[in-house]
Amino acid sequence: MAKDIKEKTLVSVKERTMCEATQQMLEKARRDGVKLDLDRGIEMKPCPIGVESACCKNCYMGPCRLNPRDPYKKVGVCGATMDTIAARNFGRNVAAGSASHNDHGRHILGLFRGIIEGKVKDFNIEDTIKLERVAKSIGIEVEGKDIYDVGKELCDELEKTFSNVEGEMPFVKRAPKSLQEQWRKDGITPRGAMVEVMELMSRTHIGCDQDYNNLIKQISRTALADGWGGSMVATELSDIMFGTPSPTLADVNMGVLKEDHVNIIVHGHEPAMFEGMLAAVNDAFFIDEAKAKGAAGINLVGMCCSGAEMMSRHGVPHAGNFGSTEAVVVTGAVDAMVVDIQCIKQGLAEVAKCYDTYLITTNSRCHIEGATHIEFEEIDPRKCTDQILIKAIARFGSRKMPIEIPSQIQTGVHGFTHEYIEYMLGGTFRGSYSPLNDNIINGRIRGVAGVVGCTNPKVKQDWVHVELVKELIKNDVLVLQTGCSQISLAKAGLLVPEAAPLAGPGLSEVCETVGMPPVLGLGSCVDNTRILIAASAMVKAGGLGNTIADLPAAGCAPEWMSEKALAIGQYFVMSGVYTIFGIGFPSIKGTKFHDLLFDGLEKQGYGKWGTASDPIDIAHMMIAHIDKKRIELGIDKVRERTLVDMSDRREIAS
Ligand code: NFS
Repeated sequence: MAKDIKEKTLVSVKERTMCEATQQMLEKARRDGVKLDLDRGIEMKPCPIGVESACCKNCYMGPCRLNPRDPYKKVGVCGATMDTIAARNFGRNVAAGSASHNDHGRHILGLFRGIIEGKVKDFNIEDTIKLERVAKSIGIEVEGKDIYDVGKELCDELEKTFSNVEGEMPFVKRAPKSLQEQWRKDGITPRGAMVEVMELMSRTHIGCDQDYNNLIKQISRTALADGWGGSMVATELSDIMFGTPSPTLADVNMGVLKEDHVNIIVHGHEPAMFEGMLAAVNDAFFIDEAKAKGAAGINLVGMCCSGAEMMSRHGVPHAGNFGSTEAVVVTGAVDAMVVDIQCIKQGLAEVAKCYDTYLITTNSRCHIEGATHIEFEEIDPRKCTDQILIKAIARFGSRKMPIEIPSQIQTGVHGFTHEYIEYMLGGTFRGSYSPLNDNIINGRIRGVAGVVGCTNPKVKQDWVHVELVKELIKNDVLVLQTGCSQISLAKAGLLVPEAAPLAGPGLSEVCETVGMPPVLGLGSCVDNTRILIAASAMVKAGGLGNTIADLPAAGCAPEWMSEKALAIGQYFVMSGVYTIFGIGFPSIKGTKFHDLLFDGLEKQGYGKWGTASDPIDIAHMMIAHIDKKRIELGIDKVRERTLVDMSDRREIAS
């Protein structure tokens, strides 16, 4: 066991996380002499130069360290300025983030092609209506055609998302027309993800693109290749293959583990393996095997993003977000922790060893030293899933570790989509975004916020997410959520219609009328593309301007940590959204590159970046932006009346 925990360096578990279950497990880990990420995060003192992106490692003349306190005092050995270095570093982060989502999307497309071509037999097309709808959205004729023929055409068209070297990505067509034109005019319309990532890596090489104004163009194009490319392909095809979510009740937090069951956690990002596990755990043979070992059954639960997808589509329970993935193993109750790709901490291997849990990697692109690797193949999913079940059941039968499962469990409504928002507000026959726009125009809803992204052990887990969202809804801002942030709010009990009274009078009235929570969970991080489509639909519905930048809307990733988050942030900014990152941002205030991101892009007609760490400050930065947009749209007056006079509001409603 890891033993070097120094008592005096530890801070109270309450300072490390607001999640009581995670607090309990962190205490236990400390007692057991096991160090978790939550303690490693506080011990690590980040490099003060690196944290502000003031160093360059792109060649071996350095690494060159500039002075973050006096950024123009020095240049790198090659002469690179602070702005070039920060832009190149940011660009390489965005390239990695975009590559991750596109790699995910490309594999989802491969599975879809396998189904369409009849090579993959264990997965199906679940949502043919969505298949037709997506095909039509990019100009594929569907009338009178066999669904598999439409699917084949869709495959061929979407392949261009990754392989195009010229032209435009197919889903660019789904953006508001004026935004498409703006991208074309500025030369940032994404062609294909592979060429965009390749060109960005090339341009950030020593001695290539050394003007941050030019670099930002390729950075933006690569980010847009994520949001309107690979991530959107992943979401849309996953819905088509596994079913488009609709609101469903699901349990969240570590209390979903069951002492008397074989507990299997699936943690990662691609839903295929998880779907395969779901099919396998319902096999009577394995249920009998588990019972023969004394278990009451097999309990399959999720974590992180594929967990969020399975919760949204099938109501599979969710044990927690990124900040709890090591802590959950401390329960001793996890018989197998099964992972695929992305956001899987290497530290899990050590923690799993300490608690005699099987850590099983399943993807050729993600092995972990010390873990058991059982490769998942879509063409024969049971070969992998059955071996996992055999191991997990055997571990249950010979459990050695004491079990301590926190009792926390919160039931909430998950599984909203842009399609469901349209239906929910407009009804089956007149489904549209007009009722949402009307409620924004009449001021009941002040604006819309996307609160998304990771948890980061630099700060108290979940806290900024929860306090920020509470402040937003209190001020009548409807909140859309994805990723680990959605799990933070689910644990805090806000993803239920009963949370409506926490909202301001206008938003709570809408929530009560429709029966919806003030916080809508849309799924995983790739499902941020549902927000892009919803925003485009709001523009199309009319009354709120001509492009996404006109909407009274803002976004935030309060506890971001991954390169994927930076790619997401940049594609939201270049789609027109004011996007705030908590914790900090890798650039130096007052430098030209920083000013471009935080101000210049907005002057060019896009969104802009912001940063702050206090949740109330972040909320009011977002609200101020929303109010600014309301003034520009000329709808601020209605809102003022709404605030001061309840009878006026009733009049508007009638
Ligand atoms: Ni998003 Fe999902 Fe969570 Fe952050 Fe990681 S799990 S893809 S990157 S940590 S929200």
